[in-house]
Amino acid sequence: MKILVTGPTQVGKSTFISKITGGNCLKLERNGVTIAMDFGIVVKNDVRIRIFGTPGLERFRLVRKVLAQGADGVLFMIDGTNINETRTRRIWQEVTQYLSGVPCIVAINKIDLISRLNILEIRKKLEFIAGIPTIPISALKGENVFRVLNILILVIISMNPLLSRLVKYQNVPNSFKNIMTELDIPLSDLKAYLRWLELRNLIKIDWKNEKISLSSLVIESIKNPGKVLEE
Ligand SMILES: Nc1nc2c(ncn2[C@@H]2O[C@H](COP(=O)(O)OP(=O)(O)OP(=O)(O)O)[C@@H](O)[C@H]2O)c(=O)[nH]1
Ligand SMILES: [Mg+2]
Repeated sequence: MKILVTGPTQVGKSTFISKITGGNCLKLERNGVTIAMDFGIVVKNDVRIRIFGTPGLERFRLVRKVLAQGADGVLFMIDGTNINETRTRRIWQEVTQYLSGVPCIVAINKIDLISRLNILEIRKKLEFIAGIPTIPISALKGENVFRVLNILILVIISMNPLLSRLVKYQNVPNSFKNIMTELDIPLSDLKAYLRWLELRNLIKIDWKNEKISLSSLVIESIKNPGKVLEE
């Protein structure tokens, strides 16, 4: 699974990726400013989550476009202590352009510096984030960093139209025909969807016996979301 962490410059994207990977990440930066990307892997249950951080400076638009490709979810980060409406809006427009329809959540960072967070005020300034889950975090102190990732994972899995419908076919041999009938799609489409989920580690497939096994992360997300939210 691929997650994109994006947002304007100096909001804390690189700090977040460093924190969530325990420092075990790649950072391509100059003088504290990302000039190419951040990259790290987090393993949640049995799923590898590849996290890509973008540069935030406006001139790296093309880099952000390339990094966005194939993202399954977006963590859009803003700095709760210093909101630049114009810059935030520009990066947001890129997200809606390159990743239209991809699940997204907003992290308000640097809450360790804020005595009383006024989310309503922030929402008023950034009216385009209306309706999107918004989580206060401190990337520096690690506060809510796993929670925000877990929420995004839950949103990604629950928004997938196929996953919840596959639960009842878990480990059932020769199940493709029944799934095709239930979903009313041809075999070629079903195979393409299944391959797509397999490439993301979300399911394992025994292609010979037409048997699907969902990852424990998917099963928990569907049956016991509260557990997924635990660190
Ligand atoms: N107090 C506080 N400072 C933070 C927090 N997160 C990041 N910072 C600081 O904010 C500055 C920018 O952090 P980065 O992680 O480099 O920001 P970025 O979004 O990757 O910036 P670009 O690479 O320029 O896009 C650094 O000085 C961080 O130490 C936080 O949660 N609290
Ligand atoms: Mg950075």
